[in-house]
Amino acid sequence: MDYKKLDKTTLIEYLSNIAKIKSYFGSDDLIAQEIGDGNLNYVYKISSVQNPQKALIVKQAVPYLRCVGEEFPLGRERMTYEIRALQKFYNILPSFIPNLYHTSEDMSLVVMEYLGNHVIMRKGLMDGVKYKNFSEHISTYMSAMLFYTSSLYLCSSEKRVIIAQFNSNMELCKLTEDLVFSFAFMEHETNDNANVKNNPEAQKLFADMEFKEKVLELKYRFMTQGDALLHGDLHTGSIMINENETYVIDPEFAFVGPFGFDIGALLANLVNNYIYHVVVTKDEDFQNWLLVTIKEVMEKFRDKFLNFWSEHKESALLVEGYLDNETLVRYKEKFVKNIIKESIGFAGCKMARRVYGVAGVEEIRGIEDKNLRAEAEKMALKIAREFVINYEKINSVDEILEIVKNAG
Ligand code: ADP
Ligand code: SR1
Ligand code: MG
Repeated sequence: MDYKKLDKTTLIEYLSNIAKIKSYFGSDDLIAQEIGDGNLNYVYKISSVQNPQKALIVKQAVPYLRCVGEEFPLGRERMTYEIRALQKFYNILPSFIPNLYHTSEDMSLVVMEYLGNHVIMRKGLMDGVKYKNFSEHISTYMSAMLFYTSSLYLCSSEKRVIIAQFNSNMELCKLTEDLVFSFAFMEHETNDNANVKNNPEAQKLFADMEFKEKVLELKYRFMTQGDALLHGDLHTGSIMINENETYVIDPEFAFVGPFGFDIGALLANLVNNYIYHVVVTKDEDFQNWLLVTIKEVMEKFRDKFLNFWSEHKESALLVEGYLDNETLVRYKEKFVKNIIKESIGFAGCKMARRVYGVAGVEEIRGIEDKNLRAEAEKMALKIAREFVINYEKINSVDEILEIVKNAG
């Protein structure tokens, strides 16, 4: 079928020809509602009129960037990578990924389970909801996805197949290279220029060559390091959650990149949320919960990753018997320590890009009071700078927490 952008009416017509969808809804009448709040695509909820709790999600990519409009062309092939990544991640850990009912690369479209009992995690965190299982869940997700798509588990040819499947996701990788590592740290038309103009903090950032040189180091890692299949945009807006379950959605930025990038994205977003609770709600109990959560996420990730590794002795990287046991244990410890260090550097870039770059986060860009927003921005930049400058020297999760706490 040739690509066609669907609307609320044509969507229902399209779905009526798909056997699996027909069997899900039976003979019910369907209604479509646009619910997308992301930057890139159209997301519809399709529900049964007779039985409204029966619902599915349809997500379709359009050949431009939705939040800007048709004047910003962006290949709809991004949905091909999202479909491939959803399938790959589902095969590794199905309980974290919505069920897929139908996919079409031609139509750049996916039909998936409606997560009606879950909320976007960013919103929940802003409302001060504590998710007690989150650190357990997300550390399992990150350690499994990274380990099982890396050369620490796969054999050489399997790893190269994954690279071939994902590393042509050129446009979205370029978007990250530009938006996360470059434009947000210089004068650029895509920035939040109403805030940049006459803002001494923005000028200070743009002139901070020590910071920018370190950012280049991290950008180079992003562009050249092919460690594992990444989600590529693992912020709290890509997580749907409730007390018992955690789902990861929206992997359209997936590619084979550095181990630390997804962990860094998550860390950055938890810290941004902490800043919101320092500056806006002043809820100390929730701030403490976030700090404990950050510590648990990082430490559990480390332990689980090492645990997976201990279960698999042969891989593209390691041949059994190559190292003696003592050397192997030391090698692995150092390896994972370096992943954590790298993730701190990426977290710094990710935090700083949200201050003046396009697509800010609600916790900071959404603060209406000008003075409070400036305070939050300053705090974010202070933490981000320390993360980026010192990431290779940070040796423990407690040091991360000290940097965060001391910035308030
Ligand atoms: P984009 O790629 O445009 O960022 P997302 O995949 O992030 O789109 O989806 C946009 C929004 O649609 C999400 O923030 C969420 O509110 C809603 N959404 C997406 N997938 C689901 C789902 N499976 N169940 C319920 N809501 C969803
Ligand atoms: C213009 S697209 C901006 C951002 O939205 C996505 O969620 C990614 O984070 C991207 O950088
Ligand atoms: Mg998206």
